[in-house]
Amino acid sequence: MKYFNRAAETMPRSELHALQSERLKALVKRVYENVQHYRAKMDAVKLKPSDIKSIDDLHKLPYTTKADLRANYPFGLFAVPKRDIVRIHASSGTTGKLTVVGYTQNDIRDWAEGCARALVMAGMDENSVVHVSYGYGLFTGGLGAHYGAELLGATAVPVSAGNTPRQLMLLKDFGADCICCTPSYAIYLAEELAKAGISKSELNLKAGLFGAEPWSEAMRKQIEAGFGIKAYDIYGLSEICGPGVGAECVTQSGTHIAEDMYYPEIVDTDTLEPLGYNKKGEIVFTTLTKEGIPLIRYRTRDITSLDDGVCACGRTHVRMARIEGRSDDMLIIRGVNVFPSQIETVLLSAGDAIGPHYRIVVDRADNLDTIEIQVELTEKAFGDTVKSIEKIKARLAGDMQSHLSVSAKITIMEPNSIPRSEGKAVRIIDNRKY
Ligand code: DLL
Repeated sequence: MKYFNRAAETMPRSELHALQSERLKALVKRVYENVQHYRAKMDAVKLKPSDIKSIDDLHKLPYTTKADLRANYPFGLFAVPKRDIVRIHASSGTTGKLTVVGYTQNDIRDWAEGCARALVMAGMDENSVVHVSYGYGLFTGGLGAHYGAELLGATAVPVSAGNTPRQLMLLKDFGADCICCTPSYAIYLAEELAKAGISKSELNLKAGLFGAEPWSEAMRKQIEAGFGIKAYDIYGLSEICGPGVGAECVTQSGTHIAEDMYYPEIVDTDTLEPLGYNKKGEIVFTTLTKEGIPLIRYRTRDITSLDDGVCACGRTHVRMARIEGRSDDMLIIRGVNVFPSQIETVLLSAGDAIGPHYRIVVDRADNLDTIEIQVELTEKAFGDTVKSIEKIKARLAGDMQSHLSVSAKITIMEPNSIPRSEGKAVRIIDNRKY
């Protein structure tokens, strides 16, 4: 069995516990001394860094949420001086502002290692060519996979997202053994491959690392058949680092969480009590080694469970089940995180032609996610000319694109045509099947 970092990945759990304890103690001291937010939160519950004696004391520490990142926007949770930050990434916030993270040189190295471990789990080595179709930019997918491939000594092909015919041409011409993209895009690509009359035997692909959105065993089968490869799950979130927080090994039986760097807990979404192994709840991470923006007990909102059973691959790190859903209303559209509150913010700033009633319809056409925003005109605007309504529609479409980074279809509806609810408004209709 090959490992990227055998010592870390196969460390006996008692040693891992000791390492996590040491790292947690150092982390708590670091954030208490350098981040006002953590100091205030710990002071509020009369907790001193010296009260944290091992990883078993983690539950004493308060949770961190996306709201904390928003309240400290953009750099308030950074634990090092700005000159030590070498990279910024960001993901969608719940309103107009993004969730911002910063990396030191060591953070980039650790993050790359998580992705390099994932590539090795998928059978890659320094001879491999890794075709990266995740987006490059503030999104962590592209650069995460890219740095992982380079750290491994493989060849990274930074194709980024989009331009499907070019993707197919480069997959064929450069002979990539591994592709990294969202699972839904992989299914789309496989179909386009068939349509273009390219046989899968003309490609050199052996495996793919798919993540950034939920997917299923049925989708895995479709991707594996479409390309004639092994399809592996890779998990992560920008707040923790990006892709590579966890990844599947050859047994394809859950994602091994890189527990020497990211300590996972499963907690009850209502009571926030830790639940232990094999129980379903929200996964919470503490970044044990991160310097730029360390996070303590960060609530991901992802629902899953952890299995500490022995894995045939020899890795000792726990395995996380597929993400089953979220405990908030975040949607993932073509790998891009979208909060309904962001859509509402755009609609509210659209002027008085648009009423307060709207509906978000998410679907999948040709294996690609679609999002339609149905909005009602106000009575006042209803008599307006078709031309002026088209203008509102075009402006809304442009604003949605720039705020959400995905293109949404805007459907303008007559006043009172969206069904009213007697209780909580049903604003999101997700027709996708995984
Ligand atoms: O999606 C990082 C990433 C890039 C992971 C490429 C894997 C591959 P964010 O944009 O911050 O980061 O979105 C994080 O996406 O909380 C989950 O809800 C969802 N997610 C990520 N990976 C998976 C996965 C990247 N394998 C959010 N399965 C997370 C299900 C996933 N959901």
